[in-house]
Amino acid sequence: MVGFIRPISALSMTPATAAESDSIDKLAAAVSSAAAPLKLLVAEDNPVFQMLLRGILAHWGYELIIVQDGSEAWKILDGPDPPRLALLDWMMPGLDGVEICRRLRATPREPYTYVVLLTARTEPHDLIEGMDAGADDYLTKPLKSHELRVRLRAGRRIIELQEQLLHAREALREQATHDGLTGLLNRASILEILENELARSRREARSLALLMLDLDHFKEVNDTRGHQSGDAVLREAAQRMKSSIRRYDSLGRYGGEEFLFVLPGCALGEATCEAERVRTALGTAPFQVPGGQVRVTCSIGLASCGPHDPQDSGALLRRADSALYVAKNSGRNRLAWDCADSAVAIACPT
Ligand code: GH3
Ligand code: MG
Ligand code: MG
Ligand code: MG
Repeated sequence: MVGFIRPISALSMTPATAAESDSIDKLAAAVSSAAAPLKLLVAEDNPVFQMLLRGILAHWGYELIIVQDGSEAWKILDGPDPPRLALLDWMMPGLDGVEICRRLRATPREPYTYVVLLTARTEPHDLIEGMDAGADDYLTKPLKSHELRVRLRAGRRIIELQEQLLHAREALREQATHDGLTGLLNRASILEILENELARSRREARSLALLMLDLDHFKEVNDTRGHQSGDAVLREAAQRMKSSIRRYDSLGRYGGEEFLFVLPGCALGEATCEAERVRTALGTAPFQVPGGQVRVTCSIGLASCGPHDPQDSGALLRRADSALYVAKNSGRNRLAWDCADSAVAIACPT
């Protein structure tokens, strides 16, 4: 275990007593030994303080960025991938520590930067000013090494907790917007995208196409191969469909074995090509399932709207659905489309 460095200088750092050091050592050891190095910004204009802080903080396992004035510190905190922990001197050339806090907190930021202010001021109203400006904690000079260590440790804990919260929120967002089996967007998300893209195509006077795809005789896969095989086919089908579309298209699971594709900027001709690409990607090669292979085809209903005939999502969905119905009734493994001004036509598989 790394012990405290004591005393560094009678001028600047006061040592901990033996008893203080012992208990603080125990508290702090877990962080400095087990956790990954954390980036720590130190802004301090006094070269002696700076040197002392450099020695002690590097020894505690922080990845240090040391600057001498507030403007430099702000540039780093306001730049890309800023440090999550900052030790800022209150009095510095350029911006002072309190002003940096104010700027940091003026707009919500993620991830959060935890700030400890260093100050020679001890008047309560000064300290209140610092905390009101958005500092998370403060230390008064001369610094005590053990106090510095535990305050930074508290900051590190907050940062780690926030990281866990951000991960949990991200996982919840993923769960709420994606389908658990295939990893595709779920029904609510793909319908929301359809609404947004329709609004955009109206605004920009562009075409939009919608594909509704249904796997053919999928119940047979479950009945003859079991539900696990059915699930494996759904997962693999999702991958194949995803790799057959353009980057700006969206694909989601609409229902059990039904999928929706939103193709912004696509007129009928391009949408037909894309639908055929998807149909071929599913139908050409067999799917690997536990204990063998299975062939699966799909039927697709296509509805599109041109730049000057905007549609609402309900109408477009109904048209894609009725085109799908026609594709099914015409023998499956095919594409049918329904344009606003013409009857449903059938594209037979080659
Ligand atoms: P059609 O060509 O007319 O579409 O025939 P089909 O058998 O595909 O259609 P049907 O609606 O009769 O059956 C769909 C099947 O999809 C029934 C259901 O058990 C299955 N299914 C839906 N969701 C899942 C799932 O998540 N996993 C598995 N394994 N099967 C699913
Ligand atoms: Mg100073
Ligand atoms: Mg179905
Ligand atoms: Mg089906």
